[in-house]
Amino acid sequence: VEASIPEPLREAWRKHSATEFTSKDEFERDFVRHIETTLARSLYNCDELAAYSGTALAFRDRLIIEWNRTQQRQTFTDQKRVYYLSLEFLMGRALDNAMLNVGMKDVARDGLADLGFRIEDAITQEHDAALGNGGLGRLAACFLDSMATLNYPAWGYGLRYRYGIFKQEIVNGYQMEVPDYWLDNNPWEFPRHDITVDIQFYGHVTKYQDENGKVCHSWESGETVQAVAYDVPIPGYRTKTTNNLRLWSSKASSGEFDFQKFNAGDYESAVADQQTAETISAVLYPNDNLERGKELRLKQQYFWCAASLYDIVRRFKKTNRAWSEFPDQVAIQLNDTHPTLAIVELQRILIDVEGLEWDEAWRIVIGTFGYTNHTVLPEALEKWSVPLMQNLLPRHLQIIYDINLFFLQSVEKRFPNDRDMLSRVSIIEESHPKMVRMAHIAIIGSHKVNGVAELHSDLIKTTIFKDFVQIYGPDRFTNVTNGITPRRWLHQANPALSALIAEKLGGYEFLTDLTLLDKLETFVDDKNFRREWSDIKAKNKLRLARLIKDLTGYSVNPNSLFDVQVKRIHEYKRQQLNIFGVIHRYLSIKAMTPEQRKKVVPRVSIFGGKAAPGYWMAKSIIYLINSVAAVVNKDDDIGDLLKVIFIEDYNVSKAEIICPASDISEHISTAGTEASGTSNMKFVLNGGLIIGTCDGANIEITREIGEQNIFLFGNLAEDVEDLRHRHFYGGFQLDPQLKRVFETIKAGTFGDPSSFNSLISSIEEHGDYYLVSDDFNSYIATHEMVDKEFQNQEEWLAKSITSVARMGFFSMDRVTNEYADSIWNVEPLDIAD
Ligand code: 8GP
Repeated sequence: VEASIPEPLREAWRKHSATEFTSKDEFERDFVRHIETTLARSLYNCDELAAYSGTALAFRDRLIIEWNRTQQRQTFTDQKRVYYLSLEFLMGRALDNAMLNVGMKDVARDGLADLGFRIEDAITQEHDAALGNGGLGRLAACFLDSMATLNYPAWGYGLRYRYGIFKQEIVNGYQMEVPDYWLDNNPWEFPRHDITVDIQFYGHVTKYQDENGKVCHSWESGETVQAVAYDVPIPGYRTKTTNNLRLWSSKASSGEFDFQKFNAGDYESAVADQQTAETISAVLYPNDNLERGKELRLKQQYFWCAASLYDIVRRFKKTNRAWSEFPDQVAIQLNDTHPTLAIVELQRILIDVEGLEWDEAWRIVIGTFGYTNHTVLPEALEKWSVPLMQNLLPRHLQIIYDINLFFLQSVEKRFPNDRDMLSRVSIIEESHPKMVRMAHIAIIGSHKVNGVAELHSDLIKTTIFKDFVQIYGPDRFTNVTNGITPRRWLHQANPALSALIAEKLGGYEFLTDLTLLDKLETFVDDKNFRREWSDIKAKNKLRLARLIKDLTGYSVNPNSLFDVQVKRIHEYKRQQLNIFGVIHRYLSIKAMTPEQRKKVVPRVSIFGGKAAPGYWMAKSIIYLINSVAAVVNKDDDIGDLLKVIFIEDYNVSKAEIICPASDISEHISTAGTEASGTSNMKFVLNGGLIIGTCDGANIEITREIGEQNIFLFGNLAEDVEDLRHRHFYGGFQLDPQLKRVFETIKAGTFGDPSSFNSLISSIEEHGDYYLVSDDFNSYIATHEMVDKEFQNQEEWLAKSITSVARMGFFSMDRVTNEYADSIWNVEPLDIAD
């Protein structure tokens, strides 16, 4: 029964309905009220953290009022909604974003000043919401921003991890992991203790016949865990739409906190059950581009998929439509294969619970789902062992077998006698133990599969998913090149540049139509404009230099060329290539005469990024960077000519300081390995040039900005297989300059060389899988070009401005509209209308 207020009483209700603050005075009123009543503080003990909370709560009120309106309106209009299922949402801070999106930052700044606070100090009190690892999680966050901004009726569904990605501390050069308890003082979530779903695990399946003799299945007597909804409001930029991100938290099912045990004095085991249940949403798995097949991870996946689907189905059922209309009302996007069980779960609900026939149910499922692939790295493709799945989700395994049976039958008909094809495309890998290939379920159960950049989408069609292209034809496969939200990554991160652009373009419309940036090109030759442009870069570099000083104690000269590589540490991303290049540079400078040194462009090589805790090689790369830094930065003979910096605990809020401050940034993955990359876009949008390989979105960035504005190097994707093959059959020749670098490391220049053995031997002796040696020469030569071109500052500025002007394509809004048109088939709904 809906709890609705009867019509005659609604007048009183409406009279007192909450309203947003609209002036500085009202902001101050709301701020003080929250400090005094919500936080139980006063003007005698309001510190900066309280000022942050008070501000956040005042803005949260606004968002919730708009959230309520949005939800009512969307429900009332009853049109198709999008559900974005992602195990990761790398949101970063929310307050600054909320202030800019609702357009009240100046009001808050003035109000806070009246009350004795600086807005910057309040903003930086906020803890990052770091419920993600890297690109995939940040993409999900950019999606939420764009979907709200473009007024799409859209929900995100994820897990409310108690611990997000670990905090990285560097101790004696090594990465240490510290838990990230981020929920203290988090005002952005609304617990919905009334919105709960009981989720089943384990148990067994019974077959029975219903009254009409139809064979049915029921999944019984497992363990149940309760999912509790926590809602996070997602404001769009300058729109009335405030969408919802629903995160599920696990707790012991209502019946499960065993009162009998408790009563009988068995407190320990009563509490243990509780803790087991809470473990499910306790922690984010800290791997990027790697899967490890742990049972708890599978539990997380099912828990989240089942809760989300229950919620989605419940919402659909309120509309009293026929099931066949489900795909007209619901689009579900799978962010990688992590939510693939949602496909199986929907099929289960439709056939076991709602009593639909298999074929009808399956048509609905396919019509509903879309799947985005984010990687071709084999070690990242998810597989679950059949025995594990049998034990945890017995009914789902049966359904997976049935999906596979019908699928293989249809393949067999089209490709008779091709047993190899059948075993290649089967959902079940015939290994020991047998494995369930999640990507295969995702492809078979979706109407669209997309990659995230052109090269990547081509690669999935010609390599890992080649057979499926033959089976389904090319139409099921498509490309949607990634993008970034210009609100956070330009306006919020680089307010000065955003303001300068707005001044030239006559307003901030470019923030919602990024293609308008192209008008900037008319100012490329304007001397004053160039000065202002370069002053802003200089200030941003100063801001980063201060952060570096705070974090590392090193002073860097802000007039140096800032060379940045920040992203997860991974062999395929090749931070090792970068640091070997730095060592090469160090050796070259050391060998120079004083005269020669005068011509050297001073450089700061800046690194940042986390290694997965169990990824030994990535951890050695961090250790090498820090070891090189320790030697180079103390070498007075070198001085400012070279500095090496490792910024610890790289995260979204640090990225907001780092991206606007680069002269050059590095996107140097082995060709064919980086699906897209998105920080490449962030750096260019902030006026930095990039050095990169022909990989991922670098290729499209080049197409957009022009090849004269980017430093490309290295082997092409089409040659990689051949090179790898040759390495293994006697054709490996270590690059002579890299050899010199290795000799220096082995001589102990950067400390005990044994720490770097495996790093070096992976190249020298074990086939150099990532082609570090093959690309070294071209990498070094390209950096020399960078130095040369940096000396011509006017040319450099022209490149910087031209590049920014041509970045319109990489707006997340373009991306979101492409998904909406070609995958979801949803229309925006403007709440203001
Ligand atoms: C990342 C890709 O590595 C990156 O190139 C891309 O820009 C980003 O996704 C967004 O599309 N992929 C992953 O983070 C990834 O595949 N992680 C999951 C396998 C765990």
